[in-house]
Amino acid sequence: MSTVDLSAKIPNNVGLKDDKRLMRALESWQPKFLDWWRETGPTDFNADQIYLRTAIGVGKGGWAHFDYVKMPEYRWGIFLADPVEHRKIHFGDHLGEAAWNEVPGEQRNRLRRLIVTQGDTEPASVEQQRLLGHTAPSIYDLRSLFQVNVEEGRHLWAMVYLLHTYFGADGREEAEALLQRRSGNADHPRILEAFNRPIETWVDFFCFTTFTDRDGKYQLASLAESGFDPLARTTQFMLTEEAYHMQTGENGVGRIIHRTGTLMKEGKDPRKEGALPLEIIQKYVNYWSSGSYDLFGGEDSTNAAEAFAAGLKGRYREGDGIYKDPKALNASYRLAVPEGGHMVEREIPLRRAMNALLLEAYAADCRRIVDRWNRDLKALGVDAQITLPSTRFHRYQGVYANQPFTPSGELIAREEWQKRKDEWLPSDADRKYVASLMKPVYELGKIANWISPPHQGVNDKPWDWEYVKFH
Ligand code: BYC
Ligand code: FE
Ligand code: FE
Repeated sequence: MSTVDLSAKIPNNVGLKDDKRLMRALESWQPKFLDWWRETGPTDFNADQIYLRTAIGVGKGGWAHFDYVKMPEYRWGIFLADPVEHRKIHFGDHLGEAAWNEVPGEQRNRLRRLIVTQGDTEPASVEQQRLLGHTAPSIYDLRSLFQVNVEEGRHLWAMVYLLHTYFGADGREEAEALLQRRSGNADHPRILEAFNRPIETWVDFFCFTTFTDRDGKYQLASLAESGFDPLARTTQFMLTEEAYHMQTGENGVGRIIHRTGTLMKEGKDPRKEGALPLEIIQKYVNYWSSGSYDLFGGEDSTNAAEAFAAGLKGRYREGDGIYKDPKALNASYRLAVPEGGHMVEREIPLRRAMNALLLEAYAADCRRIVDRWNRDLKALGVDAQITLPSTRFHRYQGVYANQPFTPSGELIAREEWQKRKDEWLPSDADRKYVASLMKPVYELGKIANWISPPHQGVNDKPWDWEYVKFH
């Protein structure tokens, strides 16, 4: 078991106090992180007391502590899951070799790039969400937003720890750059596209946490298989926090759907009641799920093949022994691709299809979430459903990029796509309507009219508890 040092300037279980150089480097990054938080983190709520969960260790059960804290005083710490003794690389070309505790020289650039890409998404999401505090539908939701934000901040710390510890001067430079890029900035954008899209409303936020944080789960899970042990242990612990982010999304969209379904059941028009028609919810689901499909990269990818071969990035749950061939050699993957206006089947080596496999696992997970929402609609007696769009729909990366597919995955003429896209994706009018509903509700026990209250609160408290004490 690792020793947790909670009294240090940077709480950690990595023995920082025994590595003075590293400690000094991280302690000099810390004020820059705080400047970044003040400049681009949540606006205006930094003096309020928020009831937040803070990671304090990695043991099962007791890993988190709840209390009121002002966000800039949050104790962002560095925690790695405990090491597994004699851990072996369990996939790719290095199958069976001892896992690495240092960066293998020939993998240095690739590994740094994966870590930087992962790290870049964390602050990006905080930047995207910075204005949402002004329009929260309830105090409960306001707290959830800030919980997600501070933990994404901790995820940035997790990647910066790796950069500082294992990548020398270039790692320190990358850690600085992580604080300099800005979501949506024309000159210094964030690396991946979904992290440059504005999150304007709470409908966007709940869809983002459902679909985009869930990409986080799958990417982190594949990195948790890594032969580079510090990366595996860091990402494994990040997954613990990730569950709450996805739950915030799934429950948030679910509560919007529940409210709409309840009104429909009463024979009311959701729009006339200041709620969200199912068609609009569907369009937001289409927009954020397809944007998140792009985060898996191309379906046919030599980068992915090389990361797998090198033992850096495994398949989902690779370590559970569910794949017959841990080297993924001598097997192929069938991919339907558009060519000259119709679909043709191609066969690619399995290793090149690693992104496609991860996307498949992700899409199956998303389908389970959508099914749950639909079960609720059915229980309410509403004869309508939400559907998850095909992984071909509205893509900008990979073999379906910039091709006119319907949400059900049918290739159509470009003119038809242009004509029909407002049926499938939020139009300006839809966005305006949704934005018009976003009014803050900060009275205890009250909630906005377009969303149902949650079934339960946080840490065994009721949902209408005082999760935020305004200064
Ligand atoms: N946007 O070989 P390809 C999270 C680039 S979310 C822009 O097809 P590859 C979180 C790619 O870099 C999880 N560019 O794909 C959620 C490459 O560039 P070069 C984040 C893109 O490389 C919510 C080229 O296109 N973690 O944690 O196998 C809140 C061809 O790429 C995009 C990770 O992503 C895109 N969407 O895979 C907070 C894990 N997609 O080489 C946090 C680390 C691809 O031609 N990253 N490109 O210059 C990776 O594993 C991989 O980099 C990717 C891409 C999966 C992103
Ligand atoms: Fe994260
Ligand atoms: Fe997250």
